[in-house]
Amino acid sequence: MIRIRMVPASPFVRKCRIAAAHLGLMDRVIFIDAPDDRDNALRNNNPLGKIPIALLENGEALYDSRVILEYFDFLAGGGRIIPGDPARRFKTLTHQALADGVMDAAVLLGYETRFREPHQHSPKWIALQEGKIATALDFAEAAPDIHAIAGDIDVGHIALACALGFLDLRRGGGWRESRPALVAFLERFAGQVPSFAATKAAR
Ligand SMILES: N[C@@H](CCC(=O)N[C@@H](CS)C(=O)NCC(=O)O)C(=O)O
Repeated sequence: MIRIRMVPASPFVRKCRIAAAHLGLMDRVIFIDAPDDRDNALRNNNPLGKIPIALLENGEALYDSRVILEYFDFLAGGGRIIPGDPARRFKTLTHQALADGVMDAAVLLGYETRFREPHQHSPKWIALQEGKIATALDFAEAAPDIHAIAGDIDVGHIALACALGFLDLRRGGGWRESRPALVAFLERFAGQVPSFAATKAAR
């Protein structure tokens, strides 16, 4: 069994959960809670202390979410959520990187209030991260090759859905106001990928 260290609200973990279910790997993967505590031993398998971490049967640890998704794709035969054709492959991986960047900024905004005292909060730094989210979403809204689901579900779609889901969870639905194409994308994705609803975090 592959063991994945996780917390339910993490959008990076959600990518792994959706990919595992979508690829039919749930009989080979077990997801184990690793509480969000810097000293938690369950995080020791990644020197960066970040989750998700995949612990393989041979004791090897894989991180981060991009590597884990690539591993899942390999286990499922390859070319399933990461296209083999180079032109599509690198485009898809770049779409994933864009969505991961939205998640990084949203996670950092959460850490600003969790790990820093109110008098330490930096409006300039907060605006910088919020600007990254807005710019990336505007870019995705205007790019049909990012938000259209023409063929198979790929890692770009999975990451974008997880990024938007995390914004809904932690930052409200404000992103939806001026981005009808992304709203439509998320509805289509949820309709086609049942594990999206099944992995929705309560808080
Ligand atoms: N690039 C990493 C990002 C993972 C990440 O930031 N995970 C967060 C939880 S959502 C974490 O473990 N943060 C703990 C920390 O930064 O110390 C990935 O794709 O897996």
